This record gives sequence, C-alpha cells and structure tokens, in this order.
Amino acid sequence: MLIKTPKLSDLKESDVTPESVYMNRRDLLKGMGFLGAGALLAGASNKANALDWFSKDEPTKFKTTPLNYTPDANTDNLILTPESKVTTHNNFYEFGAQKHQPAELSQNFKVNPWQLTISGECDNPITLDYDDLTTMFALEERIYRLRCVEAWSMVVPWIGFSLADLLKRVAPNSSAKYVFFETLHDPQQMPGQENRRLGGGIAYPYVEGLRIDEAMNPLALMSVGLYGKTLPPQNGAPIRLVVPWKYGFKSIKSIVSIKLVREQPQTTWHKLAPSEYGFYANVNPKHDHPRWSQASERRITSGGLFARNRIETLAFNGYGEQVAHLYKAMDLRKYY
Ligand SMILES: Nc1nc2c(c(=O)[nH]1)N[C@H]1C(S)=C(S)[C@@H](COP(=O)(O)O)O[C@H]1N2
Ligand SMILES: [Mo]
Repeated sequence: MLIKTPKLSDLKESDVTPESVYMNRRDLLKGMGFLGAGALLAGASNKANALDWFSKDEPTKFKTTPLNYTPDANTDNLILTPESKVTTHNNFYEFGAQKHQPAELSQNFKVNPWQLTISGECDNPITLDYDDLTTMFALEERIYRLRCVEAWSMVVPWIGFSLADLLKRVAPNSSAKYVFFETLHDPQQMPGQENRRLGGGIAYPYVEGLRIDEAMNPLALMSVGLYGKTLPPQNGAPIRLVVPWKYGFKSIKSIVSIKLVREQPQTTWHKLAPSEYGFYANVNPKHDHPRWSQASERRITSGGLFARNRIETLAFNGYGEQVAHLYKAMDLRKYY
C-alpha cells in the first residue's frame, strides 16, 4: 500500500491550528461587519485580488542582512521553529489578515530610511534612524517562545537589545507610568490599512502599551533580527517589540513611535473587543478566552508529526520566574 506523507509545503494552516480556533478572531471581525463573507473564503481569487491591489508584478524578495550578535546559550534547549515557518506563518494585519498574506504582500516594504522617535515624559527624547537601530546597542540573540492568543506557538531566535536599555537612554521622568507604541501608518505601503477586507477592519495605526515596570523588565526585547539576519518585513522590520510572557498581539511590529505617558494607553485588540483581549494579556492557561481554551497550544515545529504537536500552555509562557513578581498584588482573572 502506498502511504502518502504530506510534504512540509503541503501543510496548511489548518493542519497546525484547528480551524475552530484560527477562524475565531476573523469570525469576530466578520460579526462586527468588518470582513465580508468573501474574506473568509481562503482561495485563489481572494489572494489574486490582494496581490492586484498591491502590484501587478510578482513582488521582489526583500533583502535581509547578516548581523553581529552574541549567540543565546539556549540553556532551556528549546527546539527552534524552522525559519521557513517563522517567516511565512504571520500575523501582520497591515499586510492581510490571513497567515500567508504578510509574507506575500510585504516584500516591497521600505525600511530604510526609517525614523523611530522616543518621546513623552522623559528628559532626553531622541529620534533614531535606520542605522542607529542596529549600531546603538550591542546585539544579543534571545531564543524565546512566542504564544499567540489563537493558541499556536513558535520558538524564535530573535536578535535585538533590551527595551530597558533604550528607555534608560531617554531618562524617563517620574510621570512616566506607561509606554505607548505605534506602528507605521502608511496605507500606500500597507494595503490592509486602506482595504478593510484585507486588513480585517482593525483601526490603524496598530498601537500597543506596557506598564513602565513591565517595559523595564530585561526580557522585553526590541528586536531587529531573527535567524542571524535583519528582520524580514512580515516579522516587523526594521524594529519590533517582543514581550515573551504575553500573548503575541502585544509584540507590535514596525514601530515608529515610543511614548512615555501618564495614563494606561489604548491598545488595538483591547479597543476592538475589551472582553476578549485585555491590556495585560499575560499568557495564562487558567484564564480561557471567552470563545476557546488557553490551556494548551499547538507548537509549530519542523513538520511531520511534530507540526501537530499539542503541548500544555505555561503560566507567563514559562517566564514566571522573571516576571510573576510584577503582578503579585493583582487579580490576574480581572486584569487579563
Ligand atoms: N503592527 C502589528 N503588529 C503585530 C500584529 C499586527 O497585526 N500588526 N500582530 C501581532 C500578533 S497577533 C502576533 S501573534 C505577532 C506575530 O509575530 P510574527 O508574525 O513575527 O510571528 O505579531 C503581533 N504584532
Ligand atoms: Mo497573535
């Protein structure tokens, strides 16, 4: 008997994430009238329309550059998610709300020149340009688990520097209680910001926030690369946040502004559905999403049987030792 083993390239998103889970966030948007029924039909015509909107030509492949960095010792012995999956299974709604779309629709994204401004409640506001992002601080590799709120996860070798080091440079003052982040707003380049069907109808620019003590935790990373090279656009080039103990939506991509502020800022997914997505969004297997369980997750690994690997979700995504103290006075069911 002929046994047909699916090739890696034959694995669809539905193989690694059960449909009931990955459809859910888009169902919500559809219910709110943002996504037309057509947007939910994964298919050639929808994909072709999206590409047409962006360009008639096949987009050229974005060029990444090798980085100098200190390698992670990987003492946890985490098994990395292959680069081919890290860079093709993405959430970056500015380039389309389906997992395959960011890698397809972002390859002409311009990251140089770039400006990142750090301002607000601080003594020394600064604006960094493209070269500063990789030269201002010594770069380190950090192998982190990334747990999406949709109950899939990856292990990614990020490269970057601590957000804390960047914030110390601008000298936050005593009124700086929160940090507010904004993604680039450029509908010319980010088709999902203009085309509501493509971009899921969420409000742009994408915005996120952290409490100042969370932002100062050494685990919070400003990432400029992965797998030894600068970030590809679909992963948030030229610079994005990575907060490994929180659901992936906190890890905002392609950042142009970081502001130190007095009040808890509005954040994209919380604004859209406050009962489903909290401001804190700490990974918590004991607090289910109203429409699905958060007790376990599908780890995306190298394919075959492992691509269907379901594992238990860890409190704070396994980083409790480093971060649980930030929340010890808080009811985590209330502040989800
Ligand atoms: N600007 C912006 N940042 C974003 C998103 C987005 O749609 N837009 N998606 C978030 C979500 S839901 C996740 S899970 C991670 C995914 O990061 P990755 O594609 O590099 O794995 O990016 C986060 N950052
Ligand atoms: Mo996510």
